[in-house]
Formats: sequence, structure tokens, C-alpha cells
Amino acid sequence: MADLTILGRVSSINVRKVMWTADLIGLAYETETWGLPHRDPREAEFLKLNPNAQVPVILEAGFVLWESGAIMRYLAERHRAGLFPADLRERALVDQWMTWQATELNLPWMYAVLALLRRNPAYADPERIADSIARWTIEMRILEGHLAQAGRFVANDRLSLADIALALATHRWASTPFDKPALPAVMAHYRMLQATAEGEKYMGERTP
Ligand SMILES: N[C@@H](CCC(=O)N[C@@H](CS)C(=O)NCC(=O)O)C(=O)O
Repeated sequence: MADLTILGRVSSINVRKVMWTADLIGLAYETETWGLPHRDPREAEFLKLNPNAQVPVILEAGFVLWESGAIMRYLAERHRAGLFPADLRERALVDQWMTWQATELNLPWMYAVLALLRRNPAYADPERIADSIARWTIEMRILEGHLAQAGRFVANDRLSLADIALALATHRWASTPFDKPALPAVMAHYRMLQATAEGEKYMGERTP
């Protein structure tokens, strides 16, 4: 039995961030499927672990941790994987882009993704869809400007947790059907990571 259990559903971008990190480090782990439409995280058993009723959560010999970014950083630190650099400034840059993904980039896409990708009938207001796309595009152009300067990786010229978070975010952008501007640096970064074993697993057609 593995020491680490990841609770979540692989269709969740935040769960995939954690699984991708664990796979890259080479960790053995078990999974427990939680999250709608599978097991409802509002069940009392799950709420005891995460009062936010959200996945992912990890369990490790009685230790419980939620919030995907915190879990990624914990796993990288604990196993000295080099994905979260030791140098303070290098680390801060990785942290900056991870935080940006989870906050600035993560909010605007919600309505468009629920409407156009998930096809949820409760999200059908054309004005709100257009507004979500416009705000999402502004953020993606910021990433384009950065990657056009930075080169292959998001920070410090090498693979880090920030690349995982941002490639998954770009996967969502690429998978959601609407007319998009050309973002060549973003797409080059995405394709590079998609060609890796973890990219194939977590950014394939079955995991939009
Ligand atoms: N800030 C949290 C957000 C987690 C989150 O939004 N999880 C969603 C899936 S991506 C969730 O649990 N939704 C409820 C469900 O799947 O039933 C994190 O990064 O871990």
C-alpha cells in the first residue's frame, strides 16, 4: 500500500496538477475518486478532510493537505524534486506564476468553460460568455508576452511547478471551442509539455 493517497477526479485541472507533480517525482500513490459527478465532496466523510468540499486532497500517514498549489509545493519540497527551486528568487518566480494561474487566470475562464466546454445549460448568456472570453484572452496575452521573452519554460529556464500549472491552463484554453487569437509562444510551451509522458496522460482528449 502506498503512503500517499490523492483524493479527486482526473477530470479536475487541480487534481491533475497534483497527479502530474507526483508522477514527475516518481511517487507511488493510490487514488480515491471524489468530486461530482462521482462522489459528492459535500459528504460528511470528505468534509472532515477538506471543509471547502473541493478536490484535490492528499493523505500521507495521517497528514491531510488540500489546495493544489500547496500540495504541489509540499510534494516537490519533501522529495527535493527540483520542481520548486531552492534559490529564493528562483522559487519566488515559480510561486508568482503558480499564484497568477490560480487567481488572475483562473477566474475569467469559468463562465466560458461551463458554457462552451462543459455545455452546462445554466451558463448560456451570450453576453456573459463574450465577457468571460474577453477577460480570459487578456490574461492569456499576458502569458504570451512573458513566454515570448522567457523562452521554453515559464521561469528560470527550466521545468518547474509553474510549467505544469500553466500548461494545464493552456490545455483548457485550447480545448474550449471559440475563435482565439494566435498565441505562438503559449502554444509552443503547451505542445512541448503535451509531448511528455505526463502531458499525454493529463492533456489528452479525455481530459479537457
Ligand atoms: N483552490 C482549490 C480549488 C479546487 C477546486 O476548484 N476544485 C474543484 C474541481 S477543479 C472541485 O472540487 N469541485 C467540486 C467537485 O468536483 O465536486 C485548489 O487549487 O485546490
